[in-house]
Amino acid sequence: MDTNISDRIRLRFNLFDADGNGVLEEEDFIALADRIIQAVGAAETDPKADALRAAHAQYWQSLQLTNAADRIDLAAYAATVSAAGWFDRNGLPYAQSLADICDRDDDGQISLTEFQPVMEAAGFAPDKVRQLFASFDRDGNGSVDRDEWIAGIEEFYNPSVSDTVTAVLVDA
Ligand SMILES: [Ca+2]
Ligand SMILES: [Ca+2]
Ligand SMILES: [Ca+2]
Repeated sequence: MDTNISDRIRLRFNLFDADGNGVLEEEDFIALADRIIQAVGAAETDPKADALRAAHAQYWQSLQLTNAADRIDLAAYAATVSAAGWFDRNGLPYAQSLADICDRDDDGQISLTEFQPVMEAAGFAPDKVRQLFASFDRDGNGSVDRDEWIAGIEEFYNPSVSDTVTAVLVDA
């Protein structure tokens, strides 16, 4: 495994380890979804909040079922999410639900104002969020559309390409 791959997997692992205890548990995924829902001020009954909770639950269940364990360490996480087809089944619904809850005004575009609270709630350092936004905005029009968002997340999970998230987060 080259350094870049292990960097990006460790980054994601640490982002999901909401309580920072070094293993992923169901509580981490519940806490993360709740943090994002609170950050955008979505109502409990908002369908976007339900979809976000469901996608986080699905992400967690894929880890739990694959490993038959209630605590997932970095090695188990890396093996599960690197398996063929994992992203399309579990990562894509997660990315879509995040894009949807980000787009508060339903115009199909994610502005920096919409992006910032969600990414900070997801665990990204405030000073990195602006850089991430710029790197997701591939056509440079000042907003991130749904396709740009999903392309950015998909790259973050695709070990065969160098991705913008890791490039921004891992200091050169
Ligand atoms: Ca944890
Ligand atoms: Ca919007
Ligand atoms: Ca754009």
